[in-house]
Amino acid sequence: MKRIRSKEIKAIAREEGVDSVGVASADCVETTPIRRGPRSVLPEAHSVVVFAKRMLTGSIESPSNEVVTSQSLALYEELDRISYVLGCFFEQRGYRAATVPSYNPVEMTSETKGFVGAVSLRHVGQAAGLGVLGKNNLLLTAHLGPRIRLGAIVTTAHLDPDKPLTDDLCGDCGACMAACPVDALSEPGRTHTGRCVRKVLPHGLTGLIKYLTKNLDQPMDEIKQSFLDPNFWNLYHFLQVGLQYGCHACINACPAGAAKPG
Ligand code: B12
Ligand code: SF4
Ligand code: SF4
Repeated sequence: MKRIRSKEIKAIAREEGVDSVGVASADCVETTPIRRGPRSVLPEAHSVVVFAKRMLTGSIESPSNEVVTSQSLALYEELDRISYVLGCFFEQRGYRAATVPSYNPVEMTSETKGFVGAVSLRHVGQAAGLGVLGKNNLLLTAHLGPRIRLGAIVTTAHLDPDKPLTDDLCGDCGACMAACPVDALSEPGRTHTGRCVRKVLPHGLTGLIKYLTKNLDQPMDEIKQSFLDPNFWNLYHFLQVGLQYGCHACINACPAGAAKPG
């Protein structure tokens, strides 16, 4: 089996259009019930390659929810595509590789409530030297701050790992905490997921349960009427679309990253 060098796989990732890429050992993050490391998707893995692609500032700051959502969906598809391309490179050279979903699916058990991904991309991203965790509990890179989405591929190949960064990009700032409309960042570095999810995914599972509970215990005429309510149409629409992101305030407020376009 031919040895693969980190710089070789990084060059391919860059050709595929990533803004930054790093490598960490598969042991970099342990698997716990609420935080998943690389071995949770490939137990015999040795390395994880983590990469980031920029969010478009004009899109995430757009007043159009449709634009905000479609940009997130497009980016997640692109990250999953790149993960697959890198995976093929490893498997064609005799190594195994497992793609990490950049967002969905997530594990829907009563223990995780869907809030835990197959591998925690922020934590492996930090281990791979891509950036540091900010007070908004997001990975900040020196170049783009938190305006990135992350993808990864886990592999049995032995790659030379990068060094984690130790810089403090937050200092005295607390702009994200002040900007959060539902006070989900009241403790630096920790997300109150229950609060955030209601804001970020208003037509997600919580919204659906609330709507059905409120409307389905009614006389038949009122149940019929409830299907003509635009709230129901939104729930239906987002069940089809699969994702909606109603809030980027803790990203938009962040001064970290030199590359915010004017
Ligand atoms: C589920 C999920 C959510 C959930 C839960 C959020 C969460 N904190 O995990 C919800 C829907 C709320 C959410 C919201 C958002 N998300 Co999200 N999400 C994910 C997903 C799919 C899984 C995350 C996961 O596994 N979480 C479980 C654990 C790891 O969460 P944790 O909060 O870090 O928990 C640890 C700490 O809080 C700590 N802890 C626990 N208790 C305490 C107590 C104290 C005092 C302290 C200090 C710490 C601490 O220990 C926990 C376990 O280690 C990832 C993709 C992925 N696979 O990683 C994207 C991801 C994290 N999301 C992302 C984004 C961008 C967002 C949003 C901005 C929404 C949007 N507009 O896109 C918001 C930001 C919210 C925020 N500021 O934290 C990006 C982040 C990119 C970046 N720059 O870092 C990711 C990586 C997706 C991607 N592919 O890029 N998300
Ligand atoms: S995404 Fe919005 S609701 Fe969630 S933590 Fe960030 S600012 Fe708060
Ligand atoms: S807004 Fe300020 S405190 Fe929050 S993550 Fe960005 S630099 Fe850190």
